[in-house]
Amino acid sequence: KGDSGLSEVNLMKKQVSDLEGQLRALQASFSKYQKVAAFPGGRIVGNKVFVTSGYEGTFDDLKQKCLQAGGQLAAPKNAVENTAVQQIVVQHNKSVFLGVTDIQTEGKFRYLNGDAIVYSNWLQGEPNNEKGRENCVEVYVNGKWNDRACGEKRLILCEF
Ligand code: GMH
Ligand code: CA
Repeated sequence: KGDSGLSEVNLMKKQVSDLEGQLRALQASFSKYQKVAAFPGGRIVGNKVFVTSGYEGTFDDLKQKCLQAGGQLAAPKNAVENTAVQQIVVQHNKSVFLGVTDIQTEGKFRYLNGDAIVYSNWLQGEPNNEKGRENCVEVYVNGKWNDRACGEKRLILCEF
């Protein structure tokens, strides 16, 4: 074998240091694009980016637009994410529809992938399924949730 083992180690050292350089460049680039994604009104929470285009529409309309953009309707899964959503609602002074419905089973709220919700922030007295017609969920400026008819128009908020 001779010193071929050593030169292999040296080759790998070179490859690792090349990768370290590429990783640093990627991290710098990623950090820049996170800022781009959050400007002017977006919010970054962990790996999630919440963004609105300012468009208003019905639930089906908003859902489709988020999917078309490669994201999905926002679905805050903890209080920190919900606060980020609330801040966007406050900024626009318009309620958003979440990616949460009880369309499948009345009273059982699920994400759009069918999973049961793990977090909620219902206003006291909600969800009340008023007139038996409320299967979607809006977020008020106080961050609280209300079930609302899916045919109403609300501000779009996607998560990526
Ligand atoms: C009813 C009442 C209100 C409540 C609305 C809301 C509609 O009109 O209970 O207090 O704000 O329903 O739940 O989605
Ligand atoms: Ca309601």
